[in-house]
Amino acid sequence: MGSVNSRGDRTEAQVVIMGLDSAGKTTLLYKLKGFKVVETLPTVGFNVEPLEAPGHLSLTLWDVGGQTKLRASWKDYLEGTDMLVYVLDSTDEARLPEAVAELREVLDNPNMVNIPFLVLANKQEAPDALPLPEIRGRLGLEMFQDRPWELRGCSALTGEGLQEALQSLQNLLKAHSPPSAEDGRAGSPD
Ligand code: G3D
Repeated sequence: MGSVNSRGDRTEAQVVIMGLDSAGKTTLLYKLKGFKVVETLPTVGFNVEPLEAPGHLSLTLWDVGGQTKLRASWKDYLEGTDMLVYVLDSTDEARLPEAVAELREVLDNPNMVNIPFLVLANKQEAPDALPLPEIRGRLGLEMFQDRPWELRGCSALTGEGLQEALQSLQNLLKAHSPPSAEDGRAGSPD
């Protein structure tokens, strides 16, 4: 099981980015590189991107790839995950049910119990993008009461909504962060 590590005022977290092919994951990563990326390690099937985000957040983003043949390997990347970012193509109404089904499968994985998640409804700047309330309704995520999650609209192309998305990510990680050892000691009788 992963854990959110705090060093001083810095939070380090394993964040997996997933979504169907063409959802905009790679574009999102490139846009986030406007912040500071330490290193890029492209490999077959996935990219690993260490990312220094504003607000003293060190993230490792795993862009796992969304092509059908790669989806079977998603579960291999989930152990040790602190947070899932799931990217949706807001303009791809036809594949929304497929995207939602895949998301549910990921959330049902035993490694994902209680792991918070952020759904990014990407491509919101496009004229034919489904509006956020409609996407919220179609996701049916209200049933995931067992963990914190958020839905945010964004455009990886223009960068719109990405600051807010990072803020959500931070909030969700904080909610997931276990009490520190010091907190534990403070509460325990000696
Ligand atoms: P993926 O990594 O999830 O497979 P990509 O997706 O990042 O490769 O993006 C797939 C296509 O969607 C790309 O277009 C990319 O430019 C486009 N895209 C990504 N984000 C946005 C967005 O926010 N708005 C719009 N309008 N398009 C976006 P191409 O034409 O290169 O296939």
